[in-house]
Amino acid sequence: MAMVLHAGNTNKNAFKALITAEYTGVNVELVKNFEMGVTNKTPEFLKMNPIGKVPVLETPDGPIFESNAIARYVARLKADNPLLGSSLIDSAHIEQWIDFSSLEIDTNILRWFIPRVGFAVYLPQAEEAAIASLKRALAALNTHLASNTYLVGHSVTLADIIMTCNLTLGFSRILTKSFTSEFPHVERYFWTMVNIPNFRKILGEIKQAESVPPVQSAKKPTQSKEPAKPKAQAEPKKEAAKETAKPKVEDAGEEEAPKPKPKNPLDLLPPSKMILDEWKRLYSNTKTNFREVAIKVEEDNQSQYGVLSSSTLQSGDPLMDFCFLLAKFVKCVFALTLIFLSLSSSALLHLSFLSLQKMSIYREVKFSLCGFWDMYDPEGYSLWFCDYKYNDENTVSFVTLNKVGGFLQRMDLARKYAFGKMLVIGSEPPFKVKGLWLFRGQVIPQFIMDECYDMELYDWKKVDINDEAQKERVSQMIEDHEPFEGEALLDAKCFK
Ligand SMILES: N[C@@H](CCC(=O)N[C@@H](CS)C(=O)NCC(=O)O)C(=O)O
Repeated sequence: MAMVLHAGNTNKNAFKALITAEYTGVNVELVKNFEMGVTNKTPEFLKMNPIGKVPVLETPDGPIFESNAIARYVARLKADNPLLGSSLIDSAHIEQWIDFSSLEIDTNILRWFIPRVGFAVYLPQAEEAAIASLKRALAALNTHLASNTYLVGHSVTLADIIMTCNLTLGFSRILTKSFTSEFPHVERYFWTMVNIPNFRKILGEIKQAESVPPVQSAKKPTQSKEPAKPKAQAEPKKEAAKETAKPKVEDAGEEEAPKPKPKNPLDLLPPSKMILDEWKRLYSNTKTNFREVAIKVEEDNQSQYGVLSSSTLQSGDPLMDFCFLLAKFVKCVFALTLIFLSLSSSALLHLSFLSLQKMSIYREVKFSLCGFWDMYDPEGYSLWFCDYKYNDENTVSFVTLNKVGGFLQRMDLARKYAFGKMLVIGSEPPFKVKGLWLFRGQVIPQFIMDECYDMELYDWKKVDINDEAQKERVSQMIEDHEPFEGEALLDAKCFK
């Protein structure tokens, strides 16, 4: 039978127990219709937790309050639960990071956040002290994570669950990218953790705060509240108001009048002959024979993309060249036949419709002749190899795959301007992550560098397409060539 957890469904302290339950295989359910400030002030609730705070877990042996204690209880329901470590020293380190997470990270995030959103008095010096303490703690955490995937050992423990839940509140409400970028290993750790299925199931999709909430209490200092006093019956309405006010607090973040969105500088570049969507469509429609269908050697300069270098007009293999010409001939005959048919059967059709139809057939035929190297416009686009800097951390296959998956999700903002392939290489750990990216323009777009923290986790090298070996590597990455650089592929992901 499920144990009931009393808390609202966005409470990060309740998530600690829910994620632990996923790992432990026990059934914990959030209570239905919980109303913050009402449900937790009733006499029945106060019997479970005399200060009326959530979460509280109802167990067959009685209630438990304090979220870390609840999570420990859930973990201990399974004998030898790996979440709790397998040696005395590991258990001690798990406890160490749980306390660190609660006292150094969570406390300081809350000391910064709570006054800003009007639930406590805002004092600039107190805020400064909280931020300084938080930075000190995050710097220590960052150093630890520079050489550790998890807080303790080589798999998720209760310390990771509690740390991630605490960071979740920070990342989603107040720790903006410009703040967290000082701590790249913490960033990598956080985004990796929240994308692990047992976490993601409970936390959902996390979006990083775009701005620090503006100070609410500055507007109406009298509104600031003392930390909750146990005036159980008198408080409910105010508490309920606090809960419902939360989204408004976020809205209040946009204090200035909305400005028109500035144009992306990439839209101001001279037009390119390469139509990224056409390449993406060709890639998506190619199911087999990538090399022949979607990549190809460059053809001839009749290509509508017209960016050919004469040195590679032929494959060098007489048989290939003959096949190539034959295929072209067949396609041309096919095109002419279609045009002829459409002409002869269209006596009754309007002339403009006819010419449109001819154009589209022509385009289709031309399009089918083109592969990546025909389409590629080295003036309008650039190609980049990337190499993950911390491959020795890639010791667990699904964590590595999640890491790459998370990167591609965060690249969403670049969809109009980029195409990418990410290969996870090796048949056993540590896995290597290498990629190929096509970006609009000659440099990696600045907005991608600014917005997607993963970019810093890779070494980037511009592809020199005059170097045949590099060009071949590009082709191999597009087609998921296996073996790749002598190794098997664990996975290949595409961003399109
Ligand atoms: N240390 C406690 C903190 C609990 C806590 O502060 N709960 C907040 C919601 S996250 C609460 O119930 N506030 C209501 C109140 O202060 O009356 C834990 O980890 O469980």
